[in-house]
Amino acid sequence: MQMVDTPLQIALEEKYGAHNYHPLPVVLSRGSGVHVWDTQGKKYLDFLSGYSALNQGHCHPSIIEALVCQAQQLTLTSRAFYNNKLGPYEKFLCTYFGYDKLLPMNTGVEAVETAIKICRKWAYQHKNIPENQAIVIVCEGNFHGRTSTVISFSSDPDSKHQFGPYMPGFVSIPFDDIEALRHALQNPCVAGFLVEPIQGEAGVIVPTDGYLRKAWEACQEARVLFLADEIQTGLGRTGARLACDHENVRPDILILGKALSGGTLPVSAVLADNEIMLVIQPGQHGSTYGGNPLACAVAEASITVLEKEKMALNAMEMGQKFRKRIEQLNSRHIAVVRGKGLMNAIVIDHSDIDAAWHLCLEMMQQGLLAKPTHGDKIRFAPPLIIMEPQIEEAVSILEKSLLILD
Ligand code: IF1
Repeated sequence: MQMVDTPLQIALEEKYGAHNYHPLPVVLSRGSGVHVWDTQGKKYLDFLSGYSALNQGHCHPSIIEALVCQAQQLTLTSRAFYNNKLGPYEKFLCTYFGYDKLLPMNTGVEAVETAIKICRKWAYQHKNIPENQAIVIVCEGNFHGRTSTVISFSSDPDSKHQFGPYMPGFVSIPFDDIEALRHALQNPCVAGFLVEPIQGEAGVIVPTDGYLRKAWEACQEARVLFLADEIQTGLGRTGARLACDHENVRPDILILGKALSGGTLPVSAVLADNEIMLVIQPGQHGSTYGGNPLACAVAEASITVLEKEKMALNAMEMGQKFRKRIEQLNSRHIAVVRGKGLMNAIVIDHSDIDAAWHLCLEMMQQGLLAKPTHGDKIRFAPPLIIMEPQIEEAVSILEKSLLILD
């Protein structure tokens, strides 16, 4: 297999950058729609989409226009003062998702942390749980970010090992196990249940139909807040506005990030109704960049194009085609293909533990970028604007690349 030359950029990262990632050996310099180009001008289909932050595609013209226009007006005021973008943006997003209020943050994990803090405070004020006794139930196999609190309840050794001591107040249960949840909810100190509607990093684990709805009902019955981490599954990725929409579940706290900014800059948000959101009073939570005018302008444009271009519907249709075409390959090296909308993954069945990595290297050579997660799974998550010929092209590249595993 022809090894890609090690361009100067890779050498610089090796020498001067922390080694907290192991990227595929490709150096990208341009993106547009579903495509990216490397420094040698080679074109690729992007089937990772910045870990689902690029649902609208690379450098979407309307999002970039909003970014450039606002960047020339006002980028940051801090929340010490009002600005002319935040209020209208908050109204826009609250109306779109049907909530009373929004708390703007930046990265996804900051929004997860914010949701946990709000949930705990709500429990002390509205459920009379004794101070510092609140419990949040989480699922094994979860991924909610990389802060010290959030990795405290990770079940992934790489995310957690040697980062202790860990934050208490979390109980882990198996994902997609409604009886385990019902049992855990018997603890009167439980304040919330934090869940990804589909587990992304775990390898696109889609729960049994009806699980989310039953989990939500069990939480309502136990007066426990249902916290949906839709940072990766939201904003059209699974073929609906939110993954929770598939089961008519309305989270008590909705957590958004990634594609909220169309892959331009970190923008996240926590949405909830007044009883929950108003437990936070002035001076009790915040962030330097949270709610900055640039983020508001970009996020409003990102949601607008998502709707206008019916990206969720396209994701549903293209995802069905993608999974069907992969099943038709009947490859002995593909144990499972699973997903919803354009959040998909295959599980590789091969004696070589690095088979998925080698397959991704080969697909890269053939013009398709995707990355393994947890060894034998490869996630396929293209921008939601992808069209059928590009789905066909991707499957054809996968089919040719699988030959290296024979
Ligand atoms: C990495 C993947 C991981 C997320 C969900 C919160 C966050 C994420 C459901 C935190 C972030 C990113 C982080 C990145 C790799 C990627 C990822 F599943 F998307 F592939 F790790 F699981 N909730 N996911 O997926 O959002 O703070 O990063 O903005 O850390 O390696 P963030």
